[in-house]
Amino acid sequence: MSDIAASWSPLEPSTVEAAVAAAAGPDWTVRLLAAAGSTNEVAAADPVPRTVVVADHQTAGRGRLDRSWSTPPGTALTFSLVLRPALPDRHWSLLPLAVALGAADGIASLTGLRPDLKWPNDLLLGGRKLSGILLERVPGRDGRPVVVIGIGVNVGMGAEQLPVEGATSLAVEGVAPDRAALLGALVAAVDVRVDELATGPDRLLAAYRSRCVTLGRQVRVHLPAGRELTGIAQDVDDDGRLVVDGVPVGAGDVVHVRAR
Ligand code: BT5
Repeated sequence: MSDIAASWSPLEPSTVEAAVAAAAGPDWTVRLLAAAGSTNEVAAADPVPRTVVVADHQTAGRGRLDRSWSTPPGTALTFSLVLRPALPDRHWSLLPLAVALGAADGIASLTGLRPDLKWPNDLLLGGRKLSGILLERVPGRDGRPVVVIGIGVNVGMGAEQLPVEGATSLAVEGVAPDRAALLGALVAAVDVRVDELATGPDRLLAAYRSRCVTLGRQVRVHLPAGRELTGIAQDVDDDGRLVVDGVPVGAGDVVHVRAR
């Protein structure tokens, strides 16, 4: 594993631009930074649609609900893309699900590995977290809303470099894709799923429900107000909420307790 990690080289602007253009089309603008605190923060400061901000090393990565995302230098893909989805307001809550599906598609297309989806948008391999996603809705330059989609993927970390228990990386799972090619595949696949959502939510919801390994399991949900809910995850409703023993949950941290 450490051999795979040692072979990692810095991202190069021309390679990254070419990989994104080849996979996702020529209309994307790529901003490659050697280091950044949080790519979501950089992207949100000037959120121009169809821009992707990628940091070779992210030093203060953000998770959901004020948590953090940490990755050793050179071992991860950490980036944010800005989109202005053509969606009615009521469908914006489905964007995290569309992005999770897209990220899983992108990883599968390049590596052959097929990550599972944990509600709302964690990507797991063998029950371990490979990738995390953070969406933020912010005003664009013209004041109309855009979404900043932050994605972190553990790519080249050896087992000893994994930042938290319960994490995994592509290298640990035995594959070592080129980070620039993986970035291109992810941007393209996320774009496709967001477009699919814009045509109507039914297909996207069906695809998500069939891939979401949270469904049917006993879960414990830590709700934002410090409350907790335990029960069976029965469904993902048409607003993208997880239904636990009849209670729809819009935001919270889910722990898979055990299989049903
Ligand atoms: C997430 O939050 O999983 C969203 C992570 C989004 C990161 C991307 S990187 C590019 C962009 N710029 C940013 O600043 N952020 C985005 P959440 O579901 O809250 O999970 C956070 C939890 O995951 C932490 O509390 C840790 O337990 C765990 N964690 C942290 N780093 C990890 C890693 N590299 N791999 C797996 N788990 C990790």
